[in-house]
Amino acid sequence: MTQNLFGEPPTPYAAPEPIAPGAALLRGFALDQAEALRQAAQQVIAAAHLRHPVTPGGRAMSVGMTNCGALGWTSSRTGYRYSSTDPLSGQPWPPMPACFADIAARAAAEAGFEGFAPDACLINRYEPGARMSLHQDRDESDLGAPIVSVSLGLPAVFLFGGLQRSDRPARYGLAHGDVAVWGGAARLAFHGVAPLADGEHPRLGRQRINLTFRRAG
Ligand code: MD6
Ligand code: FE
Repeated sequence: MTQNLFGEPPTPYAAPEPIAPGAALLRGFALDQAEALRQAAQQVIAAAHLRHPVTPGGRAMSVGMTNCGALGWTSSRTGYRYSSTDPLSGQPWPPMPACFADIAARAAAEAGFEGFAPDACLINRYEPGARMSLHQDRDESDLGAPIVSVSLGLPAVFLFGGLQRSDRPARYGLAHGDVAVWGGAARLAFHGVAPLADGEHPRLGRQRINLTFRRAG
């Protein structure tokens, strides 16, 4: 079994850990599927390459991104939107791998959101120093559905605030195989990721991959 930074084996999944009404961490929930998820993510990335989208403010994001599923999240000078095609290739996004849809539905149900059927998966790749500033996920047309977020590779510090940008965020470690589920009263909470600390993950090397599943259309 792989070891974490402290040389201890990862703890098997036990139960959802509520962090706010509507939000929970499922630590280790995806551990036994992590290798299949990693391989499927690599196949998506091979078909729809990672890119560093430019924000409406004009700056390239430090996180590399791509998508799979019927819809993909894109950003440009003109704003954020979901698109059925990859703007780099003009082609549809790669289909969502079965193991992706399966872990997303099972994690959502575990957190109390039955029947989650994502139509979009955003794949984020963080290298050391990459970060995501505080934001709300509000570009989806179905805000009644939760978001499911799966972490693979190097550990990150997840920042979870409130419904106002000015609410001071709490900090949670997200390790390889951890899943966060976000919905209900927490669906529009501000959140982000602190700059990724350098390290070497036994399976993924010097990176963190995050899979974020939504019902976008
Ligand atoms: C990340 N996650 O963990 C970025 N959004 O790399 C998100 O932006 C996110 O983890 C909504 C719900 C859960 C998340
Ligand atoms: Fe987000």
